[in-house]
Amino acid sequence: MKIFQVREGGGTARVGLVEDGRTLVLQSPHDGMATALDLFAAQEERGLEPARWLAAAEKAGCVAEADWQELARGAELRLTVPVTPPEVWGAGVTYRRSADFREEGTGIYDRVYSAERPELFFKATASRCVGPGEPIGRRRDSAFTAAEPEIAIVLGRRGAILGYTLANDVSAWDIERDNPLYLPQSKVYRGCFAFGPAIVTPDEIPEPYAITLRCRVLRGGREIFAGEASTAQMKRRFEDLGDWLRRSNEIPTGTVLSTGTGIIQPLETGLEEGDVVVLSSPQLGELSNPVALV
Ligand code: DO4
Ligand code: MG
Repeated sequence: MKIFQVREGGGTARVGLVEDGRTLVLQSPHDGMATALDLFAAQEERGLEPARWLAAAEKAGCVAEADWQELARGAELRLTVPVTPPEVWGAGVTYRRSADFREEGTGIYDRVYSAERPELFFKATASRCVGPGEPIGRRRDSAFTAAEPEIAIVLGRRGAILGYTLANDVSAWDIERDNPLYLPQSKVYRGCFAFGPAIVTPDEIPEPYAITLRCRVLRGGREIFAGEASTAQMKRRFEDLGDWLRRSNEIPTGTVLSTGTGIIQPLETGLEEGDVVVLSSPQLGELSNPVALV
């Protein structure tokens, strides 16, 4: 099953599901639930099965069939963040490439790559997140901001992985390089995190360490960068990252954890206003975002 959310104009988000090739969008709340977060919370707290809930909602006339391509085009209803996340965290240097690119020689990035304890950082609140088609930000005080194409997991409060999605941990690398103590400023700002288009439930991802992720950066319609990675190259396990995040630290259900980048966008292709970043994966779909100066 794939779980997504739509919005009409500036209205509130409501949940949609793709099941057995059908795309269904909730028209009115069913059993007191209207959003992806409502569904995840009920799944965690009272063992709700989203597929059964969907069947009951359809029987009650609360859902309507939709066309995924139409939603992606965003004519009337448009896709938005697939869950409104109570918290978003990031994991860093989980791929060799990320350690190599962040510094010359060996240093803190190499150390964290080989250490038992992963790098985990607070990444965003819901207000700083964007969904499909919405602008990601390049800070005005950054001369080199890069896309960080990643796989994100959605966690239950007890650590269960509720699903996988595409994510862009957009980062002002020049600010981080100037001094690693500036990490929060390089990572957290308006439009710093894009994710979606949908949360794919674990039963549809039988091999989480064989997820392919591609990134293209388009400028004036022309491709200026393309890169690819696979979760097979990831040093850490998704469950371990979730466990580390929950050490002495309660997380609410629906917390998103972005698990690090294995695709490195070089300096000469740093993001500019009007660029479009397209992430895609055979398992997780496509996430496309224009870049805005913020
Ligand atoms: O230490 C900096 C952040 C690392 C990161 O975001 C990544 O490797 O994806
Ligand atoms: Mg990252």
